[in-house]
Amino acid sequence: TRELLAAAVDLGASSGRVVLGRVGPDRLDAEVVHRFANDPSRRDGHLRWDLAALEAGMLDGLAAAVARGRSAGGVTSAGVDTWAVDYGLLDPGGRLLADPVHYRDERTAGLRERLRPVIGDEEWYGVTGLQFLPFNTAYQLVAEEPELLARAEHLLMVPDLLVQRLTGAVAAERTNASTTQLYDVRAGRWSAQLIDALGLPRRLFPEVVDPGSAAGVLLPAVRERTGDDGRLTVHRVGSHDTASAVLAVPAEGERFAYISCGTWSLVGVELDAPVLTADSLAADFTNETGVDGTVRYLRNVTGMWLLEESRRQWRREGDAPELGELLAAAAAQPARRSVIDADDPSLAAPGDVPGRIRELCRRTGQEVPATPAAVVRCIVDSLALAHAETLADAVRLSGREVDVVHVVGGGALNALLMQATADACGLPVLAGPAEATALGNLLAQARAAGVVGGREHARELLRRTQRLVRYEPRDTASWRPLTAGVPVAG
Ligand code: LFR
Repeated sequence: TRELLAAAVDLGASSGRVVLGRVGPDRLDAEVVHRFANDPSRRDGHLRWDLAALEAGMLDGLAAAVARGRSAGGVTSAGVDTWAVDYGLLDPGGRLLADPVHYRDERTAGLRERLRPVIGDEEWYGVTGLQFLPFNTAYQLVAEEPELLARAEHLLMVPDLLVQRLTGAVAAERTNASTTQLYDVRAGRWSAQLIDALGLPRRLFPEVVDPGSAAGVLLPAVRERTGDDGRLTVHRVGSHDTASAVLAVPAEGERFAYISCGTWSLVGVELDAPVLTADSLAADFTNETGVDGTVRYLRNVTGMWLLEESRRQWRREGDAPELGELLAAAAAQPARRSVIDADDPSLAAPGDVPGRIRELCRRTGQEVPATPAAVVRCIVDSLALAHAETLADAVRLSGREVDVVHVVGGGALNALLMQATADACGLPVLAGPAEATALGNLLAQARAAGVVGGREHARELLRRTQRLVRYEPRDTASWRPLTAGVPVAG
């Protein structure tokens, strides 16, 4: 039987990893061979990603994967996934004109309102099916420096940029193109209508390609740096990390919801066709494109960002409780003392998230969480509630009935959050795999290699090989008054 040895480059908002995977008819092993920090910083007036640092981390990781894979027959494939929405601009020589701006930068503030007269909500949603996140690529491009746009030959999304660094290939991977708000979700191509309406140059938008297609072999300099002997081909995967994560949901049949729980919680269902109704627009649900042309019908909930940024703030203040300790202390706190709207816009930017959470509690007349443990309890309860409300919306708006909630991503390891989510949703939660983005990346490559068949086969392999933890709903009744609505801050 054939096996594939492949590398998955998987970048998240605060760290990146390269995973060496071995995939065969009966196995799916993944080993992290390299981890590196992703430290965005403020430069030239904006919060930016450091692409050179990410590229260096990727190359070190690929070198580690190639070295480790040598005795096992050699790494023959690699794929790249990252967060969505952000991009870099290339000059005609293929050089990056500026480091990509972070989606949490404030340059897009107020743009949704300003652009309404140019493209109405219904028109925009009717073409793209995309939720109106304040940082959508379309808004970022409108906020872009005109001089850079004039010099740019191509726009590449972050994972496509990294693939270009590896192979020289220039293309737009489909799942991530679908997050730009410039992609026609039904026609499956860039929307010239929207691109023209915003006055953006059409040349920026390269050919759209599918997960599973080959991008090319490594450039000579990359081959030298990684030790590859010419055998490795870079494949497109679901380069939007959430697309990779959804491919790695170990579900059986179609009566399931998923939560891809990392920096964000992406809560929704998998559909065959987009839902573009007025109700769906009003609920701000998105129709992102999945691997195999499926629709990832979901809404972004401000996920573990709240916990991650709170911990960064506590570290800045010189108090650095360890995550396990914090969660244990939070578990000992009374439940549902205070809950906030996890999606309150005041929580989106980096900074004093615990202080802003206290302020929201104060403004809604609830007990103000004084200690880190109480803040974490408030975050966990508020996220569980947001999960439940969003899930109920997904079911209502799509008509898809579900019996189980699959939670994938790092949040699946957070037992307190998983139990609270099961309780609030009133459904069993099946938690795992935690490394879903990397596994989905590997599975797309395995399918390209013919080692794994369709989506059902990939998911069956996941069920057989990954450890899942089941949480039964226990305390659903005490969540019911809350799901009727969190207190609204005045
Ligand atoms: C998750 C994610 C979300 C996207 C957000 C910003 O990592 O990719 O799907 O909305 O990050 O890109």
